[in-house]
Amino acid sequence: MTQSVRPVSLTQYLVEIQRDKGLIPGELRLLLEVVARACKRISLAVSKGDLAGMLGEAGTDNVQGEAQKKLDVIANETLLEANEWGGHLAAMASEEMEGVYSIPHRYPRGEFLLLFDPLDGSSNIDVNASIGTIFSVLLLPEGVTEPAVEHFMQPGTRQLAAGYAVYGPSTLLVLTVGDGVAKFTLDKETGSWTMTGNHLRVPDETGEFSINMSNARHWHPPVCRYVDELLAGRDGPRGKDFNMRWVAAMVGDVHRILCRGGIFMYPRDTREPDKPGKLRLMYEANPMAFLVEQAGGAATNGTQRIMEIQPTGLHDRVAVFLGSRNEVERVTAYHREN
Ligand code: AFP
Repeated sequence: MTQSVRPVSLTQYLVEIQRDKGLIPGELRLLLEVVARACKRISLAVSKGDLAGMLGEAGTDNVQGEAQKKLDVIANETLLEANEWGGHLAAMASEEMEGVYSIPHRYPRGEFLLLFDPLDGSSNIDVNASIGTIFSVLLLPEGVTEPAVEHFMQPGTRQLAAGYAVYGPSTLLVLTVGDGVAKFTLDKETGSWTMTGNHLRVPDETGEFSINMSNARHWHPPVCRYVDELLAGRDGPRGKDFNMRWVAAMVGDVHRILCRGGIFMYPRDTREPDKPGKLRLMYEANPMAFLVEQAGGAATNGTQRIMEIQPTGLHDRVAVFLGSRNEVERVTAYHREN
């Protein structure tokens, strides 16, 4: 009798990586399971939307000076409350908070640092478009008893784990601990994360690009050259036609790239010459770069590998070019030629 293939749960995946491959310590496995449970709760809040008065503005601004949505605040609080008591973490940092959130002394502290964008794509919330949660895990430096900003200032190559949840037609969790990229779908009947993909691969070639074209008049020459060649299509220097997608939520664009390839770009532009880009290094670009590289893709800021950038602050911004390796290398080469 053919043995029915039992679905693999997130827990089983992480236990096998911990026990059979020895790639992660038990405490990191437990941390990732707590984060996954928090994402499940955020997914439930997001799916209720108007029915639970979850939409609209919170009436406050975050550290970036951006108006917060109610769900931004709810997602942030959900992640803080889920993670503060378990004993896995020393501290947390979030797009929605200015400084470090140290684990209160009434709880035990662990050796990990958790960073997150609790709800990426806030402008999509009220129009029922895809949004998500992005997270990254670092190790607290040896001997540190009181975590501070400087202890988070580690390049992306030091990440122990990274992932995102995307709250779309399905709720998905995509993560890496350095052993490739695995995808889990939330089974809303059982409440479990069930593996629906493993060792995701980004094709080196693509016919799809992702950029906010409304900023074109502000781009620097290398980006103008690269995008103009794509738009010229089969009659231009690239000799083929390209398609464009823009979800306006990084998690949505990156997920599509992990599924079928593509290049995602958010370049710096001439409007604010001193601003290196819009996206945040620590809890958007670095975790997404880790995932994309683990899937065989590439991620640069136009001139260097994103994961080798030395952070200077929790909310550093960075230009982002990530996805299919051949395209990222081409646009990066154009920057270096310029
Ligand atoms: P919000 O969270 O403020 O909507 O920003 C989302 C984001 O940081 C990233 O997820 C998107 O790729 C990008 O900004 C969209 O930016 P534009 O709204 O300028 O297209």
